[in-house]
Amino acid sequence: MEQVILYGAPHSLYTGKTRSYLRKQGIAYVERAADPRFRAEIVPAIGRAIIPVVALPDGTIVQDTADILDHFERAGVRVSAYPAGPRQRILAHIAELYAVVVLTRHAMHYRWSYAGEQERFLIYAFAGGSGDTDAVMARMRSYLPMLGVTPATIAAIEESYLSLLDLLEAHFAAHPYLLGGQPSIGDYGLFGPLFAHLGRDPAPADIMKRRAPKVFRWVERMNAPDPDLPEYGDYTPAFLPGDEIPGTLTPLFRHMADELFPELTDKVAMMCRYVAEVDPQEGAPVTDKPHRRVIGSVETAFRGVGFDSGVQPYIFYLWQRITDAFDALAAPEAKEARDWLERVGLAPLLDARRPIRVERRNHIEVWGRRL
Ligand SMILES: N[C@@H](CCC(=O)N[C@@H](CS)C(=O)NCC(=O)O)C(=O)O
Repeated sequence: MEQVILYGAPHSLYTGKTRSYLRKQGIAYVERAADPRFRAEIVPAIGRAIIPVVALPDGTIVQDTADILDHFERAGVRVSAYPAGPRQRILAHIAELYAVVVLTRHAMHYRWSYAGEQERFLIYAFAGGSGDTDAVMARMRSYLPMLGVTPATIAAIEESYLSLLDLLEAHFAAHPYLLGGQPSIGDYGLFGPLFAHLGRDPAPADIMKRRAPKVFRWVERMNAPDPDLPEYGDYTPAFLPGDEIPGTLTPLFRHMADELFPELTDKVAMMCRYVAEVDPQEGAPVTDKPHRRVIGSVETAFRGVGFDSGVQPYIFYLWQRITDAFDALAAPEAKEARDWLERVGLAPLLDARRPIRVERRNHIEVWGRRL
């Protein structure tokens, strides 16, 4: 029988997220590096060399981890990664956004700023991929400034990583996953950076193991095909009942709020200017070339330190998943979710006036309707 093929790499952030999901759902798959079929069929179909890509037995190709997970969710899975509880569902979406907006910065910093200390590990990893090892490594490094890794921000990134580890450590003392006894899309989102780079590259993984062993165990747990809860006694392998939000998530999501803003509001302001100036047409690709992810940059700050951040329409796509989920709630549930977000400083996610929707078609982001 033909199987699902996961085109990816052991050290790839987004492959880790997809692999974990496939394992947890018991979906049979084989993982391949970029092979001749990837280059001859997949790259031309997608228009760019990017991983992960899932190729289904019927020939369907799915790219982008959010779409890959949703594809399997729609087809029907063992345990949905979308909590039914409205507050839990919104928080899961927020963690997914935070992982991309903020934690790719940490992941890339700890991989490349410490490249000299983990050279053998990185060269071995990148030599196993496609293309010229040095060229691919150089391209990855070239993303650092756009992601906000600069000499000025490095101290803030490291403080942030340590705080995040402490907050997660406190949470995992009582709960195996973010929202109880099974992973949500929030866990899968966070797992990308916290596994492939921060939980695996020697320099940051060493910090994680020494400072936050329970976080390291969560990384192992996310890689396991079963719920993997031996240290939690008879903890039920399901989301917490009654849409409960554990108290340990309050400081964790406040931390996310402090780091998502003002960056997101600055990006909305840039997007408003861009839309007024460029007048994007609905359905048009967001950039001229599929591999180009940013439409420009904006001056913003991370933990009070200024930097120029690349503006990726993709984050608006993830952000919109939060507001779409919120808009689908009935009034009493929406009020409960909003009250919780207000307490931790995340209500601006609901209230910021984004100028346009971003959708995904044919494996890339395209402009949606004006808002
Ligand atoms: N939004 C995409 C991001 C995927 C992504 O950034 N993949 C990285 C590897 S982890 C990649 O292929 N980068 C190639 C490049 O940017 O040149 C997803 O969720 O699948």
